[in-house]
Amino acid sequence: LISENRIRPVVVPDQLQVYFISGTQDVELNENRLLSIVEDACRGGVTCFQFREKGVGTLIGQQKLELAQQLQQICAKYNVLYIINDDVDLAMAVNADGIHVGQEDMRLEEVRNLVGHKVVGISIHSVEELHKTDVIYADCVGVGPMYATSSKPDAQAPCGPNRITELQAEGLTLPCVGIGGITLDNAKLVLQAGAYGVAVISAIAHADNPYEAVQQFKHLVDSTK
Ligand code: TZP
Ligand code: MG
Repeated sequence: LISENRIRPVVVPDQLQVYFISGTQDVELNENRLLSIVEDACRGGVTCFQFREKGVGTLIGQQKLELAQQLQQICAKYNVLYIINDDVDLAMAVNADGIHVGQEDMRLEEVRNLVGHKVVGISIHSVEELHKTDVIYADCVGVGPMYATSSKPDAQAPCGPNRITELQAEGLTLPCVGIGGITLDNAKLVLQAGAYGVAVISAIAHADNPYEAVQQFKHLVDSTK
């Protein structure tokens, strides 16, 4: 079985350093705006991009597929790890580098069996969730929300950076990113708590200059190592 015999690590942890997540819901449902922000973010040095198309008025079907393909091309051009949120079929169709799922999505074992050697990310919010998660099938973990967020209407209560430390003390060894309300002002705390990197939506997508915001995050991560 692939899941039992594969060579680890699949994710080079450096690829998690500055992890940008976005979909049209984050940019006023404007596809061209999303494409240009993702290109700016890639030029600025994001190490990973996750296409997360979710919420009222977002794209489905052929339109979602076409946008996912365009985003894949941008990420490929800049050699940025390209992850699809939730949608395993889409990840396969666009040959993404990986897939990210939540606790309520498809089971990790099933995801692993469908995607083979692609990167599999999982969201873990608590020690309780860690213990019921088949981490053996995953490559990396998103922990959050670290802080209050406006980008996820159904987000749980903020847990703070210490949750990362706590999960690692409970035996979590997969590389983690903190997510939720992360800004240039608080990112350092997330890294110091044990995260390899920071996953952000609004601090890049809503920045006056996404390219510069990414450069600043990159600099912060490099100087915190
Ligand atoms: N999962 C937990 S918080 C969150 C997701 C997708 C949203 C993060 O967005 P922002 O704008 O960086 O707080
Ligand atoms: Mg999900």
